[in-house]
Amino acid sequence: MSNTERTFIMIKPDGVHRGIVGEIIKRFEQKGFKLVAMKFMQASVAHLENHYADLSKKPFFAGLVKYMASGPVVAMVWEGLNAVKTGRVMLGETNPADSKPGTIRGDYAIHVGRNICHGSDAVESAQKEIALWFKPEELTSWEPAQNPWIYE
Ligand code: DAT
Ligand code: MG
Repeated sequence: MSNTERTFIMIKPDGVHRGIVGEIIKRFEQKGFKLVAMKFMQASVAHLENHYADLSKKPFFAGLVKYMASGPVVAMVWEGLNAVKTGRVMLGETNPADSKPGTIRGDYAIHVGRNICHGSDAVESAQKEIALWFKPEELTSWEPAQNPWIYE
């Protein structure tokens, strides 16, 4: 277990469209995770096919990629103890119908094909996804030596 574990969290186009960006960021901030990187971007179909490569044989793959490319997303890296597992708990189940109230999908979504937020499912996939969405120099550090806190 590491205090610097990182997870890739992405607000999907429906989350952006519905104005829930601030709410989702707020939850990760207030939980205690540290924001390491964030960008608002339109992802290409090729990039999304790469991101979801493991699901390429699924019948919903084409629809999934089309939906993910339908508008901008907010790609983020959050850091902290158990960031991957806790991030998944905060998201809820893949199908919002199975997600408990209090989770992001449980509170804001009803359909598996429009579940508003992505979160890495394992430390290894998080590392792969972070490398896919961010250049190394886009990942910041909270180390005081590198980023002195402005009030200290
Ligand atoms: P998760 O996003 O919870 O990690 P996943 O990796 O299995 O779930 O699937 C990726 C996304 O694909 C998921 O967030 C929504 C979509 N999806 C999964 N199962 C689906 C289904 N049966 N019908 C439509 N979309 C689905
Ligand atoms: Mg997944």
